[in-house]
Parts: sequence; C-alpha cells; structure tokens
Amino acid sequence: MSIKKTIQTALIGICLFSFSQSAFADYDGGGDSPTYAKPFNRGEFASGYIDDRYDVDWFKWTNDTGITQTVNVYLSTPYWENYDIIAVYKLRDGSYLTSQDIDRGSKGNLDHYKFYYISPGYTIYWKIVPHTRNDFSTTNKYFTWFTLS
Ligand SMILES: [Ca+2]
Ligand SMILES: [Ca+2]
Repeated sequence: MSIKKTIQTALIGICLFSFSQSAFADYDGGGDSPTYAKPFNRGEFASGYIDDRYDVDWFKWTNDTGITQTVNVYLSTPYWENYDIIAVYKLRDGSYLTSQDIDRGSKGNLDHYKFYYISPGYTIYWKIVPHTRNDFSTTNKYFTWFTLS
C-alpha cells in the first residue's frame, strides 16, 4: 500500500469515527454515570441501546440560551422494551437529586419529563433506564431528545 493510500485510508477512518461520534448511533459502553453523560446540543437526537439489565445511559444539557427555560425531554422506547427517563438535578453541594421513573406505561410509548425554570448556565441531566430487569436489547434502539418551551 502506498503512503498516499495509507493516509487516505487513515483519513477516512478518522472521518467515520468522528461521524459516528457526532451522530452518536451506538452508545454502547458509555454514559454510565454523570461524569460520562453525553453532552447534548439543541436540536440533536440521540439513539442508543440499553444493552443489559443493569445498563443506564446518562445525558446532559447546559442551558446556553441566556434565559431561563422549560425543557421537555422525550424518550422513545423500542417497541418490545420499556425504558424510562429519570430526571436528575445537580445540587450546589455536588450531590444529585433524582426524579421518580417517568413512564407512560405500555411498550413503545413516548416518555416525557418537563424541567421547569432552568437557569442560564445550569446543567440538567437525564438518564435512560430499563423499566424492569427484562427490558434491554442489543438490537433495538431508543431515541431521546429535548425541546424548549
Ligand atoms: Ca450505558
Ligand atoms: Ca417507559
């Protein structure tokens, strides 16, 4: 393989890697704690797998809009599973306050949590969790996103 070809291949590899990072198709193996929460951008969709009964995926968004916001977080569960949202607030002392599981019942439904009065600069967290120990999948993805209102 020529040097040019090698460099080309390496560049394609890097491009694919950064694409998969930003498209964030497979979130396997990450996001298991607030430290590794996937930072969200406005307008972004994320998908991932809850790939075993103990897996959780954390996400976060910092209010970069300059004004106080109401944030609607959504979770689309794969049809054959039931995942839930748990909303998490980081407190001033660094501890975390978590909501109850947000669940709209039957499989495939859209779960929704509303964060009220989120100040500029404040970071909200939410995590995707299995509803029961039987809800996980290595082949069916969930989708999560948020809107401001
Ligand atoms: Ca995870
Ligand atoms: Ca649910």
